[in-house]
Amino acid sequence: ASAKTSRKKTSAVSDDLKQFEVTTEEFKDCVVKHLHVTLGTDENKASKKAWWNATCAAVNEIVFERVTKTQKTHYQKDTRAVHYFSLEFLMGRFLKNNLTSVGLTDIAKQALEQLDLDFNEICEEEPDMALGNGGLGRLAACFVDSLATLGYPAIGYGIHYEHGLFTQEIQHGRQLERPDSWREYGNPWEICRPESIQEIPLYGYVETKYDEGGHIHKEWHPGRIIKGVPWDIPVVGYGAKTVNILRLWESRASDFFNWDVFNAGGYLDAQVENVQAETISKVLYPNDNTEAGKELRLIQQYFFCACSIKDIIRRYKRAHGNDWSKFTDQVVIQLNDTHPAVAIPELMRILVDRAEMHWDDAWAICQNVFAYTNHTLLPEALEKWSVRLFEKVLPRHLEIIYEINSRFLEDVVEPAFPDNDEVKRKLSIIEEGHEKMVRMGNLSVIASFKVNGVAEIHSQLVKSDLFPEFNQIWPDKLTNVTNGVTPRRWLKSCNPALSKLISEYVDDDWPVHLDKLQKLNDFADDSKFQKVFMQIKHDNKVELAKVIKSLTNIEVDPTALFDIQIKRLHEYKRQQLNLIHIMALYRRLLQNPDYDMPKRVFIFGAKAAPGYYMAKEIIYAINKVADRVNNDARIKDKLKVVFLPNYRVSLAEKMIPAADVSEQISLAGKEASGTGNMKLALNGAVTIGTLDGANIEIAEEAGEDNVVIFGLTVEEVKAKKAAGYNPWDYYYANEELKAVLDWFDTDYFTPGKPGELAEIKRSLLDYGDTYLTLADYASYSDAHKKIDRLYQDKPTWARMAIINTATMGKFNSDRSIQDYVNNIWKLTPCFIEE
Ligand code: GPQ
Repeated sequence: ASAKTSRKKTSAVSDDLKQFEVTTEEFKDCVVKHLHVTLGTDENKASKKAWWNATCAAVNEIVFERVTKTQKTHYQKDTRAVHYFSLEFLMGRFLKNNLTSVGLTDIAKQALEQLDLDFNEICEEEPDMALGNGGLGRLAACFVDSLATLGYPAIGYGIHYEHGLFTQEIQHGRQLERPDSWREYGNPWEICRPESIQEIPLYGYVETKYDEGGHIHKEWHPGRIIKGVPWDIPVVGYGAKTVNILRLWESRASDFFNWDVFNAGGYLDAQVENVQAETISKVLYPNDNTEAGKELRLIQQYFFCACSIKDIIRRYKRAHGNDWSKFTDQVVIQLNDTHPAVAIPELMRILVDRAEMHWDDAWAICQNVFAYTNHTLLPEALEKWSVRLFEKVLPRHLEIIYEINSRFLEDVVEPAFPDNDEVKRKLSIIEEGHEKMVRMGNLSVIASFKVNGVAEIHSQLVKSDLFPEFNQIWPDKLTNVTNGVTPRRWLKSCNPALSKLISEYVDDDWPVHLDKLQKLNDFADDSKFQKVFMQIKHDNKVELAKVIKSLTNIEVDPTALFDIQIKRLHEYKRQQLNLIHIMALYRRLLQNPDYDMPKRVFIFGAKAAPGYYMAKEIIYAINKVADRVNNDARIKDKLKVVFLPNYRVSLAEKMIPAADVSEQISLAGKEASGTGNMKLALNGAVTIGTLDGANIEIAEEAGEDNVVIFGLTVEEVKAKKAAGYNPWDYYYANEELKAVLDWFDTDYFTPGKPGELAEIKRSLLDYGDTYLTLADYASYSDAHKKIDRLYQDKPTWARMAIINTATMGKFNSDRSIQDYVNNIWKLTPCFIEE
């Protein structure tokens, strides 16, 4: 029994989902076959994990064959490809997604049912592949999905971390981090490719040599060699025509290099070196939007960039030999933030030192290969490496960076800004000062042919505030590509009931033509459609209520308004604003038991970086407030607060379909784009949000009546800061705000421990309230009053929810990818034979 099949031939793009012709019977037999021959067990003693593995193996009969076909075709047609370099890929689970892509979800469901297994339970066996922190890593995952779906030759390059993002436990209200071991017992989706191993140098020194002609030549004598082992993860496009790969590098000790040590009797020393080598791909740094500045992190960055560049060159040479003239026709490298920026001096090193190319020719190649995406303006996230550290780890790369810099300052900056030392200081890749630093942002802008922000307002700010002089020098370099999310995972597979309804009312190709959702606008006032739409929302809330009960033991009423804030815990994202408002609602209910508001459930999901003190305090405060509120009989269950532990992709897939309200409340100018905002609106949640990031474009699409906007604008924030913001003014001016903040000093939420939450109050008053939480409080509170009124009017609310789903077509990541293709990558879709 085999799941291999054939289908009718159509176009490169999967505009229609032709199901692979497999019967339920065949699929079932195939799963059982794999239970026997792949898992070495049988129906009587198989664990659920074994059944999950066997089901994956059955799906892989289709997937792996498509991988091979895709690679063969790309090779034969010698296609131009994008190489997406990212330190993070937050892929989540694959089984449901890959079944959706091959069109076999229903077949698999039935097959498992016939085996007395529950499809959803089997899917729950899969650990999330959490090789990312948050938005940046998940964006990379959505992008590789869209690239495959649209039939573009593409490869994602990253690190095969042994431990992905930590799992979060909540104990006595506090976050504890536990290691994530996503592949401890093997992973059915990955293929090891030992034939493509690379060797990567590190440390050591540079020797300057002169040839007979007196030409200078640099030779790097590395102190260590690390082996990079590639693991390929198939990325199945919707319709499974193109199956691209994600190639993730695992570090190992190089046998070759350690041989000397070993022979010299240094057996134990050799083992220590092994451990050090294997440390490189051991663990993902858990910081989001902040820089770690650690040596191991720089080595991680270099390790995967160097492996990937060698891999690209090996593939190029197979087709073109030593003729470099076609290289920039075939290769474009997208840098996902500055994390992979060390790829720039690495490519220069290979071209100049190894291929013996003239500097100018090598630089011309680089400038046509690299493009850079900026994901933040937060100063603490802009990467800088100390020159001293750089020199120790990558001595030759530092020299190359200095050379790039001096040529840039002389040939580009001097003509544009004659004798302007201030501009030179600002644009230099090297920051002078007590400790000299390498600015990875400047390096990325200088070497790239395009630089993009991730939402309109963010890209404007990149031009006006972050890189204004670069924008003056190269007016066409800085551009925008608004983020998007894959509707396959974030609607079709996570919200099957709504998906079915949409297919009935729209067409069934909406997962690749998301603009078609517009048709739902025609039914926004149709009371029958409203009922069905809101019934689905209710059913999703019933399901989430079960999850909440099982994870936290808290009972919530599915008829209550579900208000959801899911994202990393960060002060700029302002979970503390949400919390303060919840406390105010609680206070209003205590003061007036008849206070008019619909029943409300506030749900949070958020991980804090392990070293981020204030973020952890906010998590603790949310949990302590939840304890008190949820167990106070006086407020008669009108208010519940839930903190769901271990927020991750697979939990998001359960939360998003159940949201009535989406909290997008960052201080204007701080959230580059946001992508959770798109997923929630797509599933019919109404946004309460600031005019920040993609919220602005969501409001434009949905219309101002269908989102609730509050708070200061970017301009107003700038003005307020310039005028000298004083949080105490807001404290004294607002009786409710003062009372709530003073609550933090008491033991009301921490019985017997007064002041345990006081650091939060201090951060908002004594430490200056960096993110203007208090300035936006009154406006936020009013916005919630508006939400309450709207929610109580059922038809009005249903209309808003429907219009939100109907108008989110723009935020399909296929559209983002098409923008990249048109304006940056210049790729052509490639048809893969059946
Ligand atoms: N983002 Cl710099 C991250 O998730 N991690 C980071 O380290 C940086 C940015 C996010 C950013 O905060 C969001 O606004 C974006 O939507 C997301 O990247 C994708 O662009």
